[in-house]
Amino acid sequence: MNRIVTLDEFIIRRQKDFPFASGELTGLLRDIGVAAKIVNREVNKAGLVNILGVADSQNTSGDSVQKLDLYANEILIDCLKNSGECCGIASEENEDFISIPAVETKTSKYVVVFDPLDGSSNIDVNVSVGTIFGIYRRKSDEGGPCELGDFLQSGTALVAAGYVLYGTSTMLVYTTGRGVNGFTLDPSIGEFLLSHRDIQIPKRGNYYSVNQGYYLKFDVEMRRYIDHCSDLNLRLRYIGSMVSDVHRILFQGGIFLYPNTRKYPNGKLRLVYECNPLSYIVEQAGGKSISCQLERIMEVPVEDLHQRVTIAIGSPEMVDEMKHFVHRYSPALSNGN
Ligand code: P6P
Repeated sequence: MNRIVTLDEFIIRRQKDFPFASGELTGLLRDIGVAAKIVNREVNKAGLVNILGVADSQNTSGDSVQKLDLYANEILIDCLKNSGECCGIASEENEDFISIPAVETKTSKYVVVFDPLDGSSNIDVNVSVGTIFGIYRRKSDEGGPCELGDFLQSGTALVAAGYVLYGTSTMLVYTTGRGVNGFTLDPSIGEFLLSHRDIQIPKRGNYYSVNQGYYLKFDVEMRRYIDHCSDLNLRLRYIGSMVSDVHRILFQGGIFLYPNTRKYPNGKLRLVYECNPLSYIVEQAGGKSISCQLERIMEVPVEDLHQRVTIAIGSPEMVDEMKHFVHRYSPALSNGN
C-alpha cells in the first residue's frame, strides 16, 4: 500500500525545491487548502441549507450571483486575510482588488487571484463546480500596500496555480512550476491525500469540449475544426463548468474550446483567474493553451482584472491541429489556399 502523503506534508516537503523559500508560499497553499475544505463542506450540503438560489446581486460580469458564490468568496478572502501570507487579492466576484494590510510587522510578497466558484450556474442542478487560483510575487514595494500592477502580470509570471474540483470526490490539483500533482479529500479525516502524482496530459484524446449550441456563431475556422473533431468520432463532453471540463481533459486527453462569438467577441472566459491558472497547470502537465487567435495564453498581455480571452487548451497534438485549421481557414491568416 502506498504511503499516505497529506497535502500539508507534500507542500512542506516540496518547499525544499525552492532554496530561497521563506515558507510564505507554503503557508499560502495550506491556507487555500483549508478554505477549500470549508467551501467543500457547504457545496456538499448546498441543497439542504437553503443557500441555493440566486442572491440578489450581480458580479462584475453582470452574471447573477448564487449565494454559494458569495460564501466561497468570503471564505477564501477570510482565510487569506488571516494568513498574513498575502498582501492582496483579486476575485471574479469583486470589481477591484482587495489590499490586505500587514499582520503585525509581517510583510508579504505574494498576491492571489481566484474565481471562488467557477461554473456556479450548475450548483442548483448538482453538477460539479470548482475554485481556480493563481499566485504571483508582488511587483510593488513590500513596504507599502499592493498595487493594480501586482495583478496585471502575464501568466508566465505565475509562481503557483491550482484548482479545487467539487465533484463526485473533491480534488485539489496544483503546480508550483515543477510538475502537477493531485490530491483527493478524505472526508473521514478531513485531509487532502496525494492521489495523482506528476500528472501528464495525454498527447491526444477522444474528447473535445465546446458549447455546440454556439456552433453557427463561431468563425469559420473554428467550425471547420469542430467538424474535424466530429469526423474523427471524438466524443463531445461539455458541462458548462470550465474546471470540470478541463479536469477531464487533463486526465484523459482532449481539447477544450471557448472561441469568440457575437455575444463575446473577445471570448467569455477570464484571463486572470480562469485561463492563466488553468493554462499554467496544463502546460506543466505537457499540454498547450492558446487563444483562438493563436497567442500563447500565458503570454497574453494583461490589461484589466476582468479581461476576457478566447481559449483552446488541452493535449498538445490537438491544440497544434486546431492551429493548422486556423491557418488554413481563417480569412485573416489563410493565404487563400
Ligand atoms: P457557456 C461558467 O459560467 C463559465 O465561466 C465556465 O466555467 C464555463 O466553461 C463557461 O462559463 C460556460 O459558458 O456560455 O457555455 O454557458
